[in-house]
Parts: sequence; C-alpha cells; structure tokens
Amino acid sequence: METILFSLEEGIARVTLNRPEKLNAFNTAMHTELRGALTEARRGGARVLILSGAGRAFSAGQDLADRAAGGAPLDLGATIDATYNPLVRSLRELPCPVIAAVHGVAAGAGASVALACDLVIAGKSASFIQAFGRIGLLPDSGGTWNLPRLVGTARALGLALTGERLGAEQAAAWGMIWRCVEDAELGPTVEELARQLATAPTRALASTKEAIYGSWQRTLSEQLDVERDMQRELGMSEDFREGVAAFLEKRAARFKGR
Ligand code: LHQ
Repeated sequence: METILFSLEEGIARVTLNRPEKLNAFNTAMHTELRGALTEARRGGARVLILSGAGRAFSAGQDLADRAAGGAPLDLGATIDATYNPLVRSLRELPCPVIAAVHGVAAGAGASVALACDLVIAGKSASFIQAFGRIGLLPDSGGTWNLPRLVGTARALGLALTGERLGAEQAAAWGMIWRCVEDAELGPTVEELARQLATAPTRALASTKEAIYGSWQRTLSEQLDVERDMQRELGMSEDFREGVAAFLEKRAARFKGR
C-alpha cells in the first residue's frame, strides 16, 4: 500500500495515514486503501483498531490538490458519497473500539475522521481545526453531527464558524476527546489502551458502542428495550461466563471476544 500502513497482530489493527509530506491529506488512493484496511481488520477479527498519522500531523483533511476531488464541475456530494461517508460509517460500524491517536494537526475532514473514532487521545501539542469554512465548505464526515454532541451547540458553532484552532488540552477539557497526554506519552498510552481493549470482552464493547451511538435516535423507554435485548445476547456469551467465573475464582479473566 502506498498511502497507509496496515498491520493486524494479536487482535490489534494499526492503520497509519502515510502521506507525511502532505500532512496525510486524504486523496482517492488513501480512501481506497483505507476501505481495504477496514475490511481486512473486520475479516481478521480485530478487537481494537488504532488510527494514527505518520510524520508531523494526524491529517490535514481532504487533499485539495487531488484531481478526483478537484477539476470542474465539482460534485463534492459524489466525492463524499464515495469516500468519507463510507469511511465514517465503517469506523462506527466496526464491532470493536477504534482509537484515534492524534499528534500535530487534525484539520477539516482530518478532524472529523478523528472525532468519528470512539476514543480520541491526543498529544499536548496537537490541535483540531474546523478548516472547512476557510475554503467555503461546511464540516463534513460527520462533523456537524459529532461536534455538537461532543461539545454542545455553542462550542460546535464557535469552532465551525470561526475555524479557530483548538488545542488538545482545551479539547479534552471540553469533552471533545477522551484524553490529552504529554506528547512523548501518546504512543505508549495508546499502545497500553489498545492492549487492554484487545483482551477485553469484545462483543460487550461492540454492543456498548452500538447502544451509545444509537441512543441519540431513541427515547429512554426505547433504549431500555435495546439494553435488555443486547444484555440477553451478551448473557449467553462465552466471555460473560468467563467474566463471572474469573470473579468468583478471584483470578484474571481470559476473554476471547466470543
Ligand atoms: C496539503 C493539505 C491539503 C493538499 C497541507 N491538501 N496539501 C473537502 C473537499 C472535498 C470533499 C470532501 O470534503 C472536504 C473536507 C475537507 O477536508 S475541507 C478542508 C481541507 N483541509 C484544509 O483546508 C487544510 C489545509 N491545510 C492547512 O490549512 C495547513 O496545511 C495546516 C493548518 C493543516 C498545517 O499548516 P502548516 O503546518 O503550516 O503546514 P503547510 O501548510 O506548510 O503544509 C505542509 C505541506 O502539506 C504543504 O505542501 P508543500 O508541498 O507546499 O510543502 C501543503 O501544501 C500540504 N498540505 N494540507 N489539505
């Protein structure tokens, strides 16, 4: 692969955006390779996926020089239909946690894709820029959905309308991301979390993710029913039996993700 790095070992899928000279801007090839990697992660039974960027940034968003996204007349709707929307849906539908490890800048769709991940961990010097407005666009790749849900309408509008750079510490203080750590701690923190999640009861984590995201479309009463149905399923899982047995036997559980 030319634009990303991919590996899957011991349940941990690692996807690294790899166009460092262009700050990992997404081009058509990168989208194609990302789709392949996510399919492979799912097929290979990944129990956690880490998304990161090579070089000095996470991603500067859409490659504005990519002919497939440029040229005239522009149909950005078609581009989005073929690229970002399937990517964001795949990340959300992956039946395991997805961690975004953000260092440097995450701008435009780079910020949106990071925020579409389940757990965002950023180094202290990282920043998020809603760069869309600067070039005459609105936040896409789920930005207008995720931002207000993460930080509230006032802050979502402030960020999107001004395009102001938001530092990682502030992002964590606002609840936009899960954690901000010292730059040097980003790699080790993400690796440790990934190892923890890769040995967790994966089906329970997948159901948790699905239930929490899905909750926005439901009433409390409907959500109670969803929790009941999912718990019924999980109650029949091997991992639930193992979890209870390990607790009663006062030993560490050995979850298999089944
Ligand atoms: C880039 C890019 C880039 C190409 C840096 N493209 N080369 C849009 C359209 C279509 C469909 C769907 O969705 C979207 C959504 C979007 O993502 S819109 C937002 C697109 N992104 C941006 O507008 C951000 C543009 N980049 C920047 O504002 C800056 O590069 C940031 C603030 C990210 C970083 O600034 P610096 O640290 O000063 O780096 P730099 O600007 O010097 O960039 C380094 C190189 O990367 C440079 O190339 P060069 O050959 O001159 O060294 C840039 O041209 C290139 N690059 N972003 N998006």
